[in-house]
Formats: sequence, C-alpha cells, structure tokens
Amino acid sequence: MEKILFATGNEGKMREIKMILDGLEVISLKEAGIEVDIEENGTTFEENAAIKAQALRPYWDGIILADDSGLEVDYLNKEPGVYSARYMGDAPYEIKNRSIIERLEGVEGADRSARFVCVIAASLPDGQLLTTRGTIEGIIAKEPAGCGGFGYDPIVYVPELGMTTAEISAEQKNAISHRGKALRAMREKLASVLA
Ligand code: ITT
Repeated sequence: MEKILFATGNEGKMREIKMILDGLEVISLKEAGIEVDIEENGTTFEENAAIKAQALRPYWDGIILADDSGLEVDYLNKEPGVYSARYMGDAPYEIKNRSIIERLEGVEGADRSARFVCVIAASLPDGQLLTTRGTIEGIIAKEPAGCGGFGYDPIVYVPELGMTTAEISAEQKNAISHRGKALRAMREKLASVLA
C-alpha cells in the first residue's frame, strides 16, 4: 500500500496513530509539508472527520485518513463532545480538566459517566468515503491523575483498570482506547475494500 496521509495537526493523536497503525506507512501533515486551515463546522464526529479527510484531497493522490474525537460527559449533556478541542479556547488542559471536575461537583458514582469517542474517516482516491467509530467508557475522576497521553486523559477514570487513561502506558491505552478500536476497524475495512 502507498503512503497514507493522516490529516491531523494534533501531535498527541499522531503519536498514538503511528503506534496503532504499525506496519503501514502513515505520514502526518507536518511530515508532508502541508499547511491547511480546515473549518470543522460539522455537528457530529462523523461529519467533522469526513470534512477533514476530504479537505486534503487537492493535496494528496493516495488514501487520506482523518480523526475526529472528543470527550462526552453525560451529566453535561455530552459536552464538550465535538467541541472538545475548542472547549475554553486556548486554555491549557490543566484548566479545562479542572473546569470539568468543578462542573461535576456534588455528582456521584455512575452519574459521572463519560466516554471518549473517535471517528476515523478515509477518503479513497476513487472518491469513496469510509468511516469507523470507537469508544471507551469511563467516569470523570474527582482529581486529575497521570501524565501519559494528552488532552483530557488525566480525568477519564476507567473502572476496569482502576486508573485514568493518563496513568496507563501508551501500549495499554492503544489496546483499549476509542482511537485504537476505530483505527483497527478502519485497517480491516480498507483491507477488504482494497482487496
Ligand atoms: P485535528 O483536528 O488536527 O486532528 P484536534 O485536536 O483539533 O486535531 P479534534 O477536533 O478531533 O482534533 O478534537 C479532539 C479533542 O478531543 C482533542 O484535542 C482532545 O481535547 C480530546 N481528545 C480526543 N482524543 C483524546 C484522547 O485520546 N485523550 C485525551 N483527549 C482526547
């Protein structure tokens, strides 16, 4: 398979993507020397992932993948959701994470439920668009913990692990994460579509 362009400017995502898609030649926008400002004006993860993959079509002849992901907090009506990257603007994640914990003050147990969602879109050279989705369920921790991963990882506590997704190794996170599930499903889908 030829080189696959991954349409993301998020370095935390890109690190995970390269590990999960080990064996495939995946290059980032930065490595491809492509700079493009994409307006993510969709209202679903599927729409935004498709927008990102298709926006790069003029720049790349081969397969283009894109990731749209975020944190859904049930008590906050699934906020920040598709706006996870834009939540509280440019504030550092220490502040964003603290804000979510504060908004859940007094909320206990299962009512703190949340999930990471990841949708991967693939734009194929023949115009086909494929999508896959992965999720990982957790609850919002009362205190941030761990320094692995990126973004909201320190506040997403996974009961089965007894830890947040920032406290586990990159390998462990990729094995169970929203992104790991969606990317492995996309790898299989591509293999059958391109067979
Ligand atoms: P690109 O659009 O360039 O890919 P982005 O960061 O703007 O980068 P999104 O619009 O998909 O990407 O927003 C995803 C946000 O959701 C991300 O910035 C984090 O805040 C959060 N997020 C997604 N996956 C995460 C993960 O595995 N761990 C922690 N936070 C995550």
